[in-house]
Amino acid sequence: TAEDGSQAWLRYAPVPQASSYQSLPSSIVALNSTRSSPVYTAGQELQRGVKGILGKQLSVNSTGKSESTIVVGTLNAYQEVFGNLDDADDLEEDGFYLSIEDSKVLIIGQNERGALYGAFEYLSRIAQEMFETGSSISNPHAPIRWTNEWDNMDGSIERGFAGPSIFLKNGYVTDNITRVTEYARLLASIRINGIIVNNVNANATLLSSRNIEGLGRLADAMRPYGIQLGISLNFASPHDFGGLDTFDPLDPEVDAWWANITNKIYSRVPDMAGYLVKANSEGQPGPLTYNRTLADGANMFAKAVEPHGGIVMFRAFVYDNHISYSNWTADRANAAVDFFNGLDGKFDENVVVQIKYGPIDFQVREPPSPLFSALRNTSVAIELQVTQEYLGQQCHLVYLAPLWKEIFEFDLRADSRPSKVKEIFSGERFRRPLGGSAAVVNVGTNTTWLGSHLAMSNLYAYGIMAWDPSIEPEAVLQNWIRLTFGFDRQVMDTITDMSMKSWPAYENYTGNLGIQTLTDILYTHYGPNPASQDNNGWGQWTRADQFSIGMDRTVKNGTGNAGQYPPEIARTFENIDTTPDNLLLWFHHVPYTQPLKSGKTVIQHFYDAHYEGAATAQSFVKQWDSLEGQIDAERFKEIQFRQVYQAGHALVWRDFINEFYRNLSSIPDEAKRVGHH
Ligand code: GCW
Repeated sequence: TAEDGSQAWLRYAPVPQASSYQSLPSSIVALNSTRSSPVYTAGQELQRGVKGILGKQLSVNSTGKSESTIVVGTLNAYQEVFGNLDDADDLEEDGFYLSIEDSKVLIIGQNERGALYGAFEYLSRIAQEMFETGSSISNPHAPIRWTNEWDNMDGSIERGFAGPSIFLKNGYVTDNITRVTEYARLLASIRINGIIVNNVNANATLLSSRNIEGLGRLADAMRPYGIQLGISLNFASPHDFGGLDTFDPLDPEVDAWWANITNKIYSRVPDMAGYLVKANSEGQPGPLTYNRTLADGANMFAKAVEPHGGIVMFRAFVYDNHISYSNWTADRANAAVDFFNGLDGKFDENVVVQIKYGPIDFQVREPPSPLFSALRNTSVAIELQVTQEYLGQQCHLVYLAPLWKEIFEFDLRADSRPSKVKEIFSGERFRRPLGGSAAVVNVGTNTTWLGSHLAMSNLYAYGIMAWDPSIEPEAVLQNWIRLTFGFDRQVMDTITDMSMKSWPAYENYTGNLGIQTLTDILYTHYGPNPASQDNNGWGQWTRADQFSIGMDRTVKNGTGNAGQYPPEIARTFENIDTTPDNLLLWFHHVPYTQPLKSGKTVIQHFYDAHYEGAATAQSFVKQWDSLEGQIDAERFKEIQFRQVYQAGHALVWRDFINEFYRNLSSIPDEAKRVGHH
């Protein structure tokens, strides 16, 4: 059968064992569900899913007995009808209780959204033939689980690789919300509860009356899925759009302007999640323009949304993109901690500082941002990318969950106590009321959403791991494979193997040892261009010369960045012997002949890793080809095309990078490959 990909992991394909699932409930009771409420959606979704997966048509009612039914609703609604449910006592916001007992299924949410999540969980299980009985509670790791979309008013998407926007078109919010609804459904199934629909490089025209009405339509489309809309703001809006002669955050007129426009938006979107703000970064305006602090800027928005229960995500991606290459101690990696220095505790309670996972910019390997351990009295969220900006732009298979997992589990040892990054952004470690994650997704009108079928494992994994970061990336992946491609053993083993090898392979043939991705950084962020990193103000430097390479980020001789981490971690990174090889060139400037822990030199490791990574990419083609006939022809061919492309591009990467460093260092490859074609 043809698969257009737009259903992604929600295909509800019939399962082989459907007939052996005898004791199926005979109806669905969706408690107290008014149309367009998440519980109503849950009822409809259960009906659609059971029909597709098990081939049985169930009726949906709003009342009924709890025997031989699937009951879905909130805990309150359940208790009103059926009495106490002590098992569900430990539910937290958005959480759900799921109990499966032969022909009786209970799906109880702490709120309506939780009930919908429970319904999707039940469907995911039966779609994977996980028919086990039993009951369990599932609560979220953190309250904020959002996506960011970098969609521009004209419908283009910054760093989007799947066609134009589903939200915006020709300067306005789009009229056609079909795909918005479909996207909300996908996101709800992975427990995402907020979407920022426009680019952080924001345009103030989104605030026009016509567009506010449009935002209202988007929010209406997402509400049945428990997803709240949010928007990015341009800091200079009062001036550029409102006609004021200033946008100084401490000017009462400016404050009043924001309060007024915020009230206007909330009167159309009463449950708006809040605002996202990129200020004083990459040419964007911000409070520093008026010598005000970043906290002054963030708090201005916080006060405007506070009466409506909204929050402000304020990005930590603040840096100067004109730093001086000739200054050995200049370092973009220091920027976040430097810019937020002295501001901890100065942000209003409804402000969340949104921190990219690493100190630079979504590179193939970075240590966690030191800002995670510097803010103790400020709520934070982690920012990830599903869109593969520096990671192959969906033309390369790179399963990202293992990268995220390394960051989540990294123990920053704040005050010499366990301080995993995941415990910090949940709010747990420093007892913050808010916290969570945001991923830049950048879906487009392409039917595959991301431009590539296999890239969807990243979106799936993002949602699942935002809910529960302790889950293993391979387990998430295998659920996704089963839901997307079915039960064939060979399909499962092959896609698992390819995906789990894909991040290490990409790191090997692009930039290894912590040198960053080595892609073109000046514009495309695609393809090999190591020279573009250096000699400019962007600060994504490698400092490669004839003899040596790497950023000296030590306190002793370098930029001092290692010293931004808590003492135990600072000591590890300060010392070359305790710095792991995969971050060696991130923290140290060394000769090409520097021996690694493996005994190889840096340069020989470069050569070997590039051959190894490219060889792995070649093997993906053979692996994929072995699945011909096991997967519908359309998806098979589309993925095959991408794998052949990746294999070719990996060779380009390999040879470009190896030639570049051989020419620079004049050190031959011991295996006589580089320069010997
Ligand atoms: O990585 C850089 C991107 C920009 C992006 C910026 C940011 C939206 O190249 O395209 O701007 O990060 O995160 O603000």
